[in-house]
This record gives sequence, structure tokens and C-alpha cells, in this order.
Amino acid sequence: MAAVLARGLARGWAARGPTIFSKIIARSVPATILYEDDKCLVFRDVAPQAPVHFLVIPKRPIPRISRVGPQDTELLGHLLVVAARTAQAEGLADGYRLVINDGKHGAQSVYHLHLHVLGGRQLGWPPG
Ligand code: IU
Repeated sequence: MAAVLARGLARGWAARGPTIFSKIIARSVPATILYEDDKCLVFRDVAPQAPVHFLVIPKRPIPRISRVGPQDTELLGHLLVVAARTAQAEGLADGYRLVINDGKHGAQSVYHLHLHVLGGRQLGWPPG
């Protein structure tokens, strides 16, 4: 029920403009923040799908990966480097998975670009 509500809330915000992730950046919605710099924020996923599950988001609200352009190249590289560094800091020495969900078929629910980092257990493949 809470997850359904959260998904609906996230979609509603997406339709009207800023998503809940903008509120997390602004600190008006709480999150467990692992790292922050001028370009990005890293926080634990509120509904973790693995023992370690955090999200890396740009502070600039790009809605989804399919909307990026050449002007985003440096930022996207930065997000990947921060994801890898944070995974190391979280002790994911045996590996982990990076996921970006895009749009309806990708099961994206929050339309503010984010990288999922999942680890701390053996993950299966292919994903559902
Ligand atoms: P998705 O790729 O858009 O489906 O992922 C959105 C994620 O954001 C999902 O894993 C949620 O659990 C997570 N999340 C969150 O961490 N905090 C929130 O307040 C909300 C969603 I709403």
C-alpha cells in the first residue's frame, strides 16, 4: 500500500514538474544521504531491493536517460564515478549492479534521472 502510494505520488509530481527527488535535494523530504557535491546527491533507496541499494541523482532534474544530450556527457560520467566510489565506500568489494530505468517499459516511476546501485547479495540475471 505504501509503495503504491509512493509510486502514485512520484508520478503526480512528475506530471506537474519537480519530482520528490527535487524535494530530497532541497531537504524538504528526508532521505539517508551518503554523498553530496555541487552536481549530484547520493541517498539510500527508501524501499531497498538488496542489502545495499542507493540512488545517484544529478541535482539538475533531467527527467530520464532517453532525454540526455551531448551537453550531459560530463555530468553522466561524474554520476558513474560517484556511483563506483560510493559502492567502494559501502564495502561492495564482490561487485554490484548499476541500473537506470527509462520510461514505461523500463518501469521508471520517478521522472528525475537516477542510477540505482544494488549489491550485498548475489544478484540474478536476466532481470524481470
Ligand atoms: P525507478 O527506477 O523510477 O522505478 O526508481 C525509483 C526509486 O526511487 C524506487 O526504487 C523507490 O524505492 C525510490 N524512492 C526513494 O528512494 N524515495 C522516495 O521518496 C521515493 C522513491 I517516492
